[in-house]
Amino acid sequence: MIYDEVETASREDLEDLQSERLRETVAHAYDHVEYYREALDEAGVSPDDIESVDDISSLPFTKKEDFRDEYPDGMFAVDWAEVNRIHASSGTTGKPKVVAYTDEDLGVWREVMARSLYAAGVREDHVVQNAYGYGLFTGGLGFHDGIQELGACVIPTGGGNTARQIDMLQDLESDVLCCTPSYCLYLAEAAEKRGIDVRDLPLSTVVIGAEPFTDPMREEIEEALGVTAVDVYGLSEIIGPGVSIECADAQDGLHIWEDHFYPEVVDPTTGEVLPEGEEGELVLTTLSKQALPVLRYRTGDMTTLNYETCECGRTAVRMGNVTGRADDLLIVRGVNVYPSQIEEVMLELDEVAPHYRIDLRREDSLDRLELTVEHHEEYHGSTESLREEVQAKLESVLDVKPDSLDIVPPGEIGRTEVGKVQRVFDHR
Ligand code: DLL
Repeated sequence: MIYDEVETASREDLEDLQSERLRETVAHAYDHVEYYREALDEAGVSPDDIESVDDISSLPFTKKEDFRDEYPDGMFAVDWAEVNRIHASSGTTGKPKVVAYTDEDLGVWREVMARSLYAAGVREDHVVQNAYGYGLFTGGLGFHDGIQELGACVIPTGGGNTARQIDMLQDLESDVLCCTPSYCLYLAEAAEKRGIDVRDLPLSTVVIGAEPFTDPMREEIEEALGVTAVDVYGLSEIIGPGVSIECADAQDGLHIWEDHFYPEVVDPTTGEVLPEGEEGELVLTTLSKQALPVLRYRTGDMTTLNYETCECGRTAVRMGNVTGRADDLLIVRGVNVYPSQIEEVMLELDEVAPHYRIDLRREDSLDRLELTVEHHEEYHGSTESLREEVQAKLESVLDVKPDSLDIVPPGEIGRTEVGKVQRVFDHR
C-alpha cells in the first residue's frame, strides 16, 4: 500500500522530475546564496551547465564546516520574512547548525513524513506516541506534523518523563511509538521495574532513528518490546527526519524520497562517486527546498544504495541501515576500530545486555581501549568466565585487543533519557 504514486514511479519519470528540480535548485542557490555563488564560480560551473542529474557530480560538495562558517543564516536563500520556522542541531562542538523552512518547505516535510509513517505501517486510526524531543531538535515537530498530516492521532509526549510515557502507552493504548533506539530499551527497562511488560501492551510498531544502531540491536529492541522496529533516517541540514524510511513490508533498506532528496554514495577519502552497492559516505542534494537549498551535502553517514524495486512495490532507491559515520572510526594504536563492530559482538551474546560503553585513553603515549558491558539480569554465572567469552569474541573480530573489559551488573552504565545516546568517550 502506497501513500503517493511517486513512490512507484518509473526511473525514467523520476529522473526527469529530479533533473528539472535540480536545475531549479542550483539556479536558486546560485542566485540567492553568496556561499554557493562563490563555490560554483570557483568550481567553474554555471547553473546553465546543469541539464540533468547526470551533471550533478560537477557540483562542489557542501560540508558541515560550511554551515558553521556561515552561522547563523549565511546559507539561507530567502529573506527572513519568508522564513516560517527555525530548527538547530547542536553537535558536540562549536556553534549549532541553524536550519530554516518556508511555509512551502514545511509542507514538503509534512508530506515526506506522512509518506514515511505510512510506509512504516501507520494508519489514520492509529494512536502514535511521539517521544522524540520537541524544540530545536527536528525529531519532535517533524514527526508531529507528519502524524497529523497522515490523519493519525498524535500524543506529543516529547523526550523524557519516562513514568508518564509508560502510563500513556498503557492507558491510551498507543499503537506506535516514535523514539530513539536507545530510549526504546530504557523504556522497556523502566517499565519492567514497575512490573509492566511492554510486550503485553497493544504497542505494535516503533519508529526508531536519530542514532546509529546495528541489526542485533534492532532484534534486541523488537524482542524487548514485542514490536516491529522500523528504521527512519534524516538530518537537520537536509530537512530533519523523513529523508528515508524502511517499509514495514520488507524491512530491507530505507526508501529515500528521491523526488525531494537526491542521493549519491562517495568514497569518504577521495570524494569519488561509487557504483551501486558499494559502501561509502552518503551525499544528499535537496531538490525542492526553498529556504535552505543544499548541494551535495557530505552527511558523514556510511551506507550503500540499492536501485532494485522493493518487494513492497516501491521503486524509490533504498539505502542500507546506517551503523556508523565516516568520522566514527577509532584509531587505536594505529589500528582501525568501528564502534558498530564492538556493538555487534556484544549483542550476539545472550548473556550480555545491550548496554555498553567504550573509553579511549592515552597512557605513557600509548592508546588504551577500555570496554564496559552489562550482563543480563538473568545471568547468574561467573563474571570471569563471561569476561573470557566476550574477550575471545572481540579478539576474533577486532584487530586490536581491548586493554580492559569490565562486566558490570545491570543498570551500572548510565542511560540516556533525553536526546541522543553517547557510547564512545575519547579522553585522548
Ligand atoms: O537526528 C533527525 C532525525 C530525528 C532522524 C528523528 C530520525 C528520527 P540531526 O540531529 O541533525 O537530525 O542528526 C542527524 O543523526 O547524520 C546520522 O548521523 C544520525 N542519524 C539519523 N537517523 C539515523 C538512523 C536527526 N536511522 C544525524 N540511523 C545523521 C543511524 C541516524 N543514524
